[in-house]
Amino acid sequence: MPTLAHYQSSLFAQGEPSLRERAEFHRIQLDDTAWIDLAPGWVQGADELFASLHQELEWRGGSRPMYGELVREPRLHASLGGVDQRHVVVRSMSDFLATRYGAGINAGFANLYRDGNDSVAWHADRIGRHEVDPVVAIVSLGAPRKFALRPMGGGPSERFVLNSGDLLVMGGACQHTWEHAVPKMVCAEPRMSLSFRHIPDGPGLDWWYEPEAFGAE
Ligand SMILES: O=C(O)CCC(=O)C(=O)O
Repeated sequence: MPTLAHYQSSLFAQGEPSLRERAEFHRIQLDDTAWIDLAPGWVQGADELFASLHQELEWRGGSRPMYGELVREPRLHASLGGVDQRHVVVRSMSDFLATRYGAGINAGFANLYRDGNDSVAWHADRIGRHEVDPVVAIVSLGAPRKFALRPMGGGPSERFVLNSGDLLVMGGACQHTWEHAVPKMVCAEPRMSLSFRHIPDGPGLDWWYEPEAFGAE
């Protein structure tokens, strides 16, 4: 497990975790049909939450189908099952997102990027690919990290730095016409993402993310 000793947290990210009621949501239209929403500093006390989840969750490695083969992922995953009982803020995230986006958001899991070597390559999410406009919401905790988006198959990319407590939501046709990635970095401290989605049959936060089944292509 990575050490947190060198991670410098920001002032905003300290304190009891809660959702900031006055957080501003900025809609960025990627094209006519795909968009992202950014809510910087949505989670107050994000570093406290990061430290707790980093310690409490059962992290494990996984593989996912990419480019026609099963690839070992350079990052760890964990289920959020039971987390909402210990951390009310996680339940608040999922409730808020379901209300705001009306997308029946009912499942979540966590990804851990231990250092700059951990990453996720260009992909679109398979989860919800049968839906017309699947919504994928990502809460970033811990060290800042770049999040990149590009049109499916290539083209100039849009890059955003996600800081601890920021929310990024992909919607519209994003999972059908755009790909996203968390690129490797020469040097990076640990960073976690909590990912919320709609899964048919509503498994809830106890749902275990099986990258082999739900990976990207
Ligand atoms: O960690 C992130 O910000 C991205 C997560 C992601 O792309 C995924 O799990 O599909």
